[in-house]
Amino acid sequence: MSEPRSIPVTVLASDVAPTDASLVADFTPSLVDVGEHHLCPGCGEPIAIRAVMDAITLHGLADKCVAVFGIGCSTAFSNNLDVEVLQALHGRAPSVATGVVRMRPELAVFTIQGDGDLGNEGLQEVLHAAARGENIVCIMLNNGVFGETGGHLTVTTTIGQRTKNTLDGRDEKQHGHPMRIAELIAQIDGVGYVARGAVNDAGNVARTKRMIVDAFTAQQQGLGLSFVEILTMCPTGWFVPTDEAPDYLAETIAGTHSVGVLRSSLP
Ligand SMILES: Cc1ncc(C[n+]2csc(CCOP(=O)(O)OP(=O)(O)O)c2C)c(N)n1
Ligand code: SF4
Ligand SMILES: [Mg+2]
Repeated sequence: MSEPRSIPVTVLASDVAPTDASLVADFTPSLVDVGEHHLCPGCGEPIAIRAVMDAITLHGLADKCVAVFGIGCSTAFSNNLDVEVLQALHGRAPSVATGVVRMRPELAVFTIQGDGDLGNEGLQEVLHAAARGENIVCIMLNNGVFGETGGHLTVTTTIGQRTKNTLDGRDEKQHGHPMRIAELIAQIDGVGYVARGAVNDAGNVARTKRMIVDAFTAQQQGLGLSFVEILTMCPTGWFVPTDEAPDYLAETIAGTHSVGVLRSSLP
């Protein structure tokens, strides 16, 4: 029998626990009530929600914001956030947000929808809200699939992307072309700010958070509807291993849906 291996021990300079160390739980943003959720490992949506909450905290808007959630995997967070939340029917979040902001224009009203919810089931809602110049922030989490209902093709699915009902990849002749939602909204008079971010790496998360901050700045300045599309990983719906999803996003999804600021009326 071989001798048991000795396990290396880290020698601390002191027996007293360091005061500047943080546990993982300490990084949970203050506006997220619990750090746990039931979304799939490697899902990008919790990162995006966290970026939104960080932006609201940075703006000091926690006590004067109202979130309107659509229906999708991210709706799981509607019970976890320490801000006022309304639940809209599929695709209708911009219209519900319109009602709220027209009654309470002093509030920072924002929506969170998936690409299926916003782009397939209620595209006209956000387009008309944009054209009316409603002073709201609309966030779209774009993973190119109806994630919650099994990973089917949406209006943003890229050519060649595998989904539950395009197992050989999206084919433009059979399934049509993807729509670029941020570009669609950016050309509407009445919008204050439009950008597309991604959460596949730390740099993009930081840039996306800046975009959300700018969107709320535009909202606070009364510049009309602001829109931030966020590309999020859905390894389950994409049929890719969890650890490959960030690169898959960069190499495929972002090739069609380019990251960047598309329009800004900010001074
Ligand atoms: C009117 C209506 N149609 C369909 C559904 C079923 N449904 C619930 S979530 C969902 C998918 C949402 O996809 P998406 O908006 O892209 O969000 P994701 O789950 O990908 O984050 C669907 C089709 C529903 N709840 N209501
Ligand atoms: S199905 Fe996709 S979007 Fe939904 S929780 Fe899983 S990884 Fe996230
Ligand atoms: Mg989706």
